[in-house]
Amino acid sequence: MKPVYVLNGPNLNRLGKREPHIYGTTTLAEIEENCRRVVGERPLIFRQTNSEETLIGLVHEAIDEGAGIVINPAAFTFTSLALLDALKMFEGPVIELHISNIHKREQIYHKSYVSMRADAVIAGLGAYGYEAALVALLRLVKD
Ligand code: CA2
Repeated sequence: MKPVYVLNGPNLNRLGKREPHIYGTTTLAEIEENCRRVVGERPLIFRQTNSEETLIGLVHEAIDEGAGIVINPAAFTFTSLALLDALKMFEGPVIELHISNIHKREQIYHKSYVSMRADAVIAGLGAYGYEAALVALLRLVKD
């Protein structure tokens, strides 16, 4: 069984420590635990990076080895054509995930490049969004 990837962009390693009114109090380690519970036997690669280069490298790894991707690209959502190009090379399902409802926020958070490739977008469900995204991804993956 191929692994599914949950990829997290910049600053998400600080979850649970700042701006709880926007991002909640759940830490990324707790989110990872919840994700592992959801996938059961399916291997899960769960990663966070503050580097665009590393994030793209992880998408490349998923292109070679992964069955599906859940990605919270954080600020790279709104800036990175390189990330969009990498995701376009991935043949399986891609779900874009945001903890907050980006459309309820300032204008700069409204235009996602990643949405141009994502098969589905989940935003505003808080930390639970990761679990919801993985449940949906597991229904979409083929191998
Ligand atoms: O809501 C999300 O998941 C976001 O992808 C988070 C990004 C933001 O740029 C997007 O608009 C929406 C920012 C993550 C900042 O990370 C923090 C972590 C802990 C405390 C404060 C910020």
